[in-house]
Amino acid sequence: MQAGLAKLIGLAGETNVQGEEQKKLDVLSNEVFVKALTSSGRTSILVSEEDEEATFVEPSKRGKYCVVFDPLDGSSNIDCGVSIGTIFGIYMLKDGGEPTIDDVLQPGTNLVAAGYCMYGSSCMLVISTGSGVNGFTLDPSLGEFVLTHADIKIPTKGKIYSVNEGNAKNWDGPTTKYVEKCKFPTDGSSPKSLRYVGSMVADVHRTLLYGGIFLYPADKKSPDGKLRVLYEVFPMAYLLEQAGGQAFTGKQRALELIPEKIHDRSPIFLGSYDDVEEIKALYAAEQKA
Ligand code: P6P
Repeated sequence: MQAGLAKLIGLAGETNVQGEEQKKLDVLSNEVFVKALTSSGRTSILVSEEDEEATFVEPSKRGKYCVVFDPLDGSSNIDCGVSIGTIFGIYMLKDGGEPTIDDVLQPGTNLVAAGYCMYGSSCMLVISTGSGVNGFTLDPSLGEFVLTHADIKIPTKGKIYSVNEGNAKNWDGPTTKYVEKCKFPTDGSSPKSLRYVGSMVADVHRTLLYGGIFLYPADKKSPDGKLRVLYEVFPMAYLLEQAGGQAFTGKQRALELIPEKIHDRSPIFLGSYDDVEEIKALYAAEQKA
């Protein structure tokens, strides 16, 4: 929260007034999460957006959980004060044996919990353990997260679409058609509003609370899309389904993906149930054609 004051905005490799090597906030936050999770005694494998390889916790400190996380998603927005966040998903080890990489290459349907923490005008933790979604807001005077959004349910249809229109020339047919429908509806309804922060936690949080649809489609430049399956797509898809919405990859239900590598990417369309149904119908029609 005090990055600007604490001069933590500097790029990695610079030194601060004490001559300490300056670390980017995402590097620093990754170190904090890895240390906290490995010393908790609850985890055996960690997958972080910041680390090329998975972290296998030393045997004496192992527990039954595997945590996949992006420690500071949207960190390129830090310097301009835009909301950023931490996204996480939690699996159980598949069996009591020696932990292996297969323990984190599970479909999203096997998640036991997922959530995000958003660092913005307030600090919010939004989490589900499989029985609905609850939102907690940090009360700095207490140093505690207080339940402020009980049992969040996304509206079945929304008035907002959220996509980086700058990629429009590279989109496929169904995405192009869908965004066209958002802007020029032919059923007499009002056009949807475009809201795009460029920080997934901020865009998904608004979608969850207000309704609508968030899209990061595949395109000619990125045939698998940009967002990462394990620690961006799965946790957000899990939350949206728990809140009554849905998440789709352009081919299938997002949570049914089975990742082959820990940093796999996937296209994602998530949000209000009826809005996602519309884009699913366009992809289905393309399949039939
Ligand atoms: P683009 C941030 O870098 C991020 O990983 C997500 O938080 C966000 O949704 C997406 O990338 C934004 O990507 O290409 O629109 O800048």
